[in-house]
Amino acid sequence: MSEEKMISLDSIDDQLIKKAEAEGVETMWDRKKAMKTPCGFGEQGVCCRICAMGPCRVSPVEGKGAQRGICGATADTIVARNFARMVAAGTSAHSDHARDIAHVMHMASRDGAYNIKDEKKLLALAEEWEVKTEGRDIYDIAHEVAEVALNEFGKPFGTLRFPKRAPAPRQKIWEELDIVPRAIDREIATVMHSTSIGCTADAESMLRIAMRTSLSNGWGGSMMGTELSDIVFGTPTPRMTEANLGVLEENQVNILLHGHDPSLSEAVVLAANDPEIIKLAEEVGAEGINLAGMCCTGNEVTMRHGVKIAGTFYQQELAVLTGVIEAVIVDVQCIFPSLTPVTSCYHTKFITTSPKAKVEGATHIEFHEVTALESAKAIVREAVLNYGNRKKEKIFIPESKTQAITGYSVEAVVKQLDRVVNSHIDPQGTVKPLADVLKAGVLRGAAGIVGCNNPKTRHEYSHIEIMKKLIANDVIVVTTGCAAQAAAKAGLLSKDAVKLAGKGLQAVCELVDIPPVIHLGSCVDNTRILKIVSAVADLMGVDNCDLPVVGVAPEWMSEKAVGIGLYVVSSGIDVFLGVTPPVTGSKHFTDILTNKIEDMTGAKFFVNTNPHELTDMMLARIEEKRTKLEQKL
Ligand code: NFS
Ligand code: SF4
Repeated sequence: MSEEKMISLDSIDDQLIKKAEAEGVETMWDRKKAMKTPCGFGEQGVCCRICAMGPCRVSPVEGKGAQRGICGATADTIVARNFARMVAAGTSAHSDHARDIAHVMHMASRDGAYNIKDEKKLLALAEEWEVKTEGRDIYDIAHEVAEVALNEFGKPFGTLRFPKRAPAPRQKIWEELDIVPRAIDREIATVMHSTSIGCTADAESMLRIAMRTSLSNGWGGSMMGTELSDIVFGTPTPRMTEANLGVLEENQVNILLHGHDPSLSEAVVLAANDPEIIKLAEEVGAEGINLAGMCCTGNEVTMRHGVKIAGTFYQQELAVLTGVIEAVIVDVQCIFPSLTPVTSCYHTKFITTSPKAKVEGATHIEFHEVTALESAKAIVREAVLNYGNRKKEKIFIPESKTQAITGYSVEAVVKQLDRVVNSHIDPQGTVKPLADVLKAGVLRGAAGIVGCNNPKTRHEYSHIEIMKKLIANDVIVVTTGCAAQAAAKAGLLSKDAVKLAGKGLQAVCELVDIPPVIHLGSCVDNTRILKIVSAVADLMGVDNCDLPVVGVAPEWMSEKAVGIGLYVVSSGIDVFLGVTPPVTGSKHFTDILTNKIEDMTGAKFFVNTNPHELTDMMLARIEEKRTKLEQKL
């Protein structure tokens, strides 16, 4: 097979797909083929099924075919409404995740399954939110902070608290645009209301509503997800791990942890280390219990425990094809319903745990946070007891696995930067060294490469090509989500990769002792990027949009990615997309996203499905921003 024809950059995937064919297992690539050509109306965003007078498909071409839906909605209105609904759905997913963590923090106790692991971070947040700390028990403080957090979802008056963390000029822009987010649930409801039949029919106004909703994610729900997870589960520190399906163990019970919410995965980590469960594993003849993570849950547990990474989003079916996974344990988001038929071809149990994401044909064992450890033990026990049921003739573990360093929280990044601070001149504990090398041009810029996989692209090819080209051009890369796992698999999260970097970035990596591509966590942890960028902007006395910084989603697929992309642009950072969003049916709306929005936020969207051209566009934009920044400083 020629290289370009391979479905993935990773050759083991093609081996596993052959195995699937031989064993008669249907995978996403078979279904993609059966889909044939995608619907052109849907692809361009001009299909509306918001009311029952429709569905209406209007023509994406001006002056040709139906120009308006039955109610009179134009292509501009329909495209803008569909886009806004994607943003609202993405915001709801990240924010509902945060709400669950807030509830977990509210039930944390000294002797329970959930404790307070980072008291310093809790106290700092309590101070920021004006929660009294003096003379109080840390758990009382935690419970009150959790209550304040929960009120951010539905408070009737005022605006969210976290946007005040943004640089002052950015906050002013939001005020002027009237997009300072109010309560998180309210912003999501407003999009649903304004997009319903007979409401907003003005593309730019629709976009502003969507921008405010996206900000309630980036500077609301997602940021809360990160902060509260760090407080309850611990702020990540750098640690070594391994990535790819080669981390599966032939002689151990393999559990694939897949989904998003760390309150389940943290409890599973505890349960898998419980003496009673380890004893049970020995009794069934296994040498131990091997946890392997996938998608954002994989990022959460590798950041905090060094749990190995099985792979990215698109490898979820392939992992099962190895024949050695006793259970796939999932909670919410990015879980293929096809795991039911795929696991049924092997001995693997597909265990759903959340009432928010039950899947037909899966074994549902509900996870209860109140009895977290017992609940997790019941789930892990199912996996252990399944060890003896493997079908020996179906086993194939690919050899491939790669060393990686994960776990760079903002605090960990700052700690690394402290290595080069001369404490007689500068205070420790800031991002000043990063600001200095950016200003001096030792680093030309920084890029956040994030997001999913998508069978519209060759898996991981765009992620890795873009990362390699950027680091070779002295652009430091931070990464989250499935992009981070692709980087781990390709060896870019290791110090060995420093040799692929340009001279400037090499020098920085050696002095600060970091890899050239830095793992910042899960997708809610994109807020760690917002924090670093804002801190650098504050230090330089400029706004985010003045910095040579870009956001990139080379292979995105989820509504969550749309929500992220919009809050990143609204925060003043350009976003480069490698998959075209469904907006091209409206020239007007496409023009707003790729041009006019810059007049509002100082940043815009760029789209190109060719990763090399996309990277050239980033490098050009970075240099353009550098020239303007020099004049400003
Ligand atoms: Ni992000 Fe998590 Fe991966 Fe995409 Fe899905 S895991 S929240 S959406 S596929 S990066
Ligand atoms: Fe058609 Fe308008 Fe109803 Fe949409 S809202 S389905 S465009 S009539």
